[in-house]
Amino acid sequence: MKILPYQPDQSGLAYSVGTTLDRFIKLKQSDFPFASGELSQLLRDIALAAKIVNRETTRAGLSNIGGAFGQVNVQGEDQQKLDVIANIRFMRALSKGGEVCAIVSEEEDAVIDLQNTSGKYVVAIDPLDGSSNIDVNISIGTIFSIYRRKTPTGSPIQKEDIMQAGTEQVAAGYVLYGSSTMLVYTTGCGVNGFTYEQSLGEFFLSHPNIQAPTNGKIYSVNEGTQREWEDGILAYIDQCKDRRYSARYIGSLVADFHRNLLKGGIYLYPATKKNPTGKLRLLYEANALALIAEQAGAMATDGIQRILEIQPTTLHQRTPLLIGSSEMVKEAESMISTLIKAPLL
Ligand code: FDP
Repeated sequence: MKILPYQPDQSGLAYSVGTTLDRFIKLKQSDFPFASGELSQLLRDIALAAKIVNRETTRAGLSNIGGAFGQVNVQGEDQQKLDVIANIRFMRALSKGGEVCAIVSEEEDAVIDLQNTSGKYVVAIDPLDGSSNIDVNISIGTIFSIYRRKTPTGSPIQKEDIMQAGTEQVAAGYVLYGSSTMLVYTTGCGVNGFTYEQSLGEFFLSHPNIQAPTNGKIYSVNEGTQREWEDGILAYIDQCKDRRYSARYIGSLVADFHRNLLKGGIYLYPATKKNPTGKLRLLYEANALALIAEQAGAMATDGIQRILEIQPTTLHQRTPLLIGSSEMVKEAESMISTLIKAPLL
């Protein structure tokens, strides 16, 4: 019997398909501070749910899953059918794996206790971000944060397991359902992006070690709320215009953030009269993107302090958010702190 060592094909007849998310997670497992394989499995569970949500979103115009669900969530926002579907999909994926003990979701009033005695992780998730864009075929996303629970595994869930500052995240990421579907995540060792290959049903590494440009020429803000901004934000946006920067605002946080992360730019959702503490949620929107931003060399602040250092006190707490290229965020922050705060009109 003849035995030969494997020699990778050199003929160029078949090109390499690249590194799958699964393989990448496995290769990087030893980077995690607690390399037991559970966090790896949890990331795979999220990727599976993302594939299913991707399937649903791409069929949204064809099947009867577009439009309003007819109920209002805890935020007072009209739930879309896809919000509800995405929530169910992620809940199922996270509850079946056994790694998660509790979930905080934008679509759920309370913390969901999975009553899983072996679960070490808490997940905070916005299953479908930018849902007002679903029915018009514009990019939407999923945002997730993963924390290790503080109290012993198997004991009842406590407030301290849930109310953790963003600095405590062990991993965070987002899925962008856009012109292609991407999953971008960090475990605190840089940021990597994976593009979904529909025909193979796999995410492949497409954006290794993402580094955000330190400066940029794009600003993203809902200018319809301008009358309600504080002086510092007004001055900063005026300056962007003086410099002839481009305004780009999709109205889907994940999509706006992703573009600015790759191209250089700043996204702002400041406090307004309608949302005096900002609109975006700290636990399942701002924290995850802030960790990714910092890991890619960008910055995230509420205008006064680093997002990741805010101590949450309530589940659906909101925060102003300025996030993106470090030079731009620094400049905006310094204008906010030097200009006297005018009362919101
Ligand atoms: P949406 O309400 O459509 O879910 O998370 C909230 C969010 O979208 C972000 O994705 C988006 O950037 C922002 O709100 C848009 O808010 P405005 O419509 O007030 O600009």
